Amino acid sequence: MDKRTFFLCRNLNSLKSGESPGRLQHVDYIDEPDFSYSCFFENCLIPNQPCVFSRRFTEDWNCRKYWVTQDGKPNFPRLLQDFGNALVPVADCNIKEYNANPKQTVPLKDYLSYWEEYIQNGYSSSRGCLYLKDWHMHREFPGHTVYKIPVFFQSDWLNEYWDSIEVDDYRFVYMGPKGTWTPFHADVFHSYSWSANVCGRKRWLLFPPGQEDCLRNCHGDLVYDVTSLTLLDKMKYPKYVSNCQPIEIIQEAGEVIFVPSGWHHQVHNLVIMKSCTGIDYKEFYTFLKTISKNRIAYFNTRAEGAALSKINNMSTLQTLGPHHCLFDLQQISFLLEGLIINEDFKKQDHCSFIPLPEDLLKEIKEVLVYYDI
Ligand SMILES: O=C(O)CCC(=O)C(=O)O
Ligand SMILES: [Fe+2]
Repeated sequence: MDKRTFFLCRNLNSLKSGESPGRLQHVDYIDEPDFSYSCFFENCLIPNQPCVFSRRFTEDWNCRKYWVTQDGKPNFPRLLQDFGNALVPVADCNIKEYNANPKQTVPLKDYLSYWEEYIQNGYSSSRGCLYLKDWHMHREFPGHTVYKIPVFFQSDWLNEYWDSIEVDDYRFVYMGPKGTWTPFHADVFHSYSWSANVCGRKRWLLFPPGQEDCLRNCHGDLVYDVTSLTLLDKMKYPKYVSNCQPIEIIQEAGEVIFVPSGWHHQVHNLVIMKSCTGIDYKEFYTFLKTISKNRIAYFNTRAEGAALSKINNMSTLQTLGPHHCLFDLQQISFLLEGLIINEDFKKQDHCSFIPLPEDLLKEIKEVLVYYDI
């Protein structure tokens, strides 16, 4: 990796800051509970920049208490008990109809049994990949106070208007298994929106206003799936350029994302880490430690002029070169920063982590500072 690529890409796909070539993008992660509305207004709402609020902001929400089990899975019995007979809209993510998915209405209890079967069947079903979406739970069950609107989102002209004429609202609940997703779109009237993730993980792909024009086909229609290789077909997507890349945000359970006005987005539901990768927090930490220690050793041996080949993996690192190793170390430092403040990670017994995550982060940062990163 050369220096130019390094500086262009070092912040790509990271939650701390995102930089897509030719345009600087920054995603703030807000962890301090005393973060004020004025700060949000000045730094996110008016500049029209996305941000993510940590799970501290949703700590006291009833949905987190009642809808999620101790081991971080959806609490099916509770949902069944409270809403089993409710009729809910369900979309089939496997079928494309214009630029959306066909919907049906089913009782929630049927949807939950489909979901359980879908998991048992190795994440597949002859009924398709069904996603419960756009359910007006709040409107239909006003007695269930499952969340509190954060102060940042209390100014909400659309819902204020719809509430006054008692016709509609834009408050929705989404739920579905791994693999369910929402195709590329911007929100209604290009309004800004917010979305809290109660359980599991979500992957958001966001494009700043205007960038969606690269993602239109020769008829001017938006691409359905921004991850599709069809974009590379110059005949179909003449305006697509390879540096038209999204800002990617992985939203963990309890976190709230702010999607600013006119930002197009696509959303994928992932799965809780352990079942997704077969890796738990301790193993994930050990994995990051191994990768970072190899790169630190690479720099140390280079500095000492010692024979690189003596160290495991060194020829690969030599091929990738110092900028790639710095890139890797910087990405690991972002990951470690996120891991250290993650509430589930904090619950782990850190005494068994050698070195302590904070010390590993410090060591990595020393290398980055030494190379002026
Ligand atoms: O969570 C999803 O699948 C889509 C959410 C979305 O597009 C939104 O909240 O604006
Ligand atoms: Fe949306």
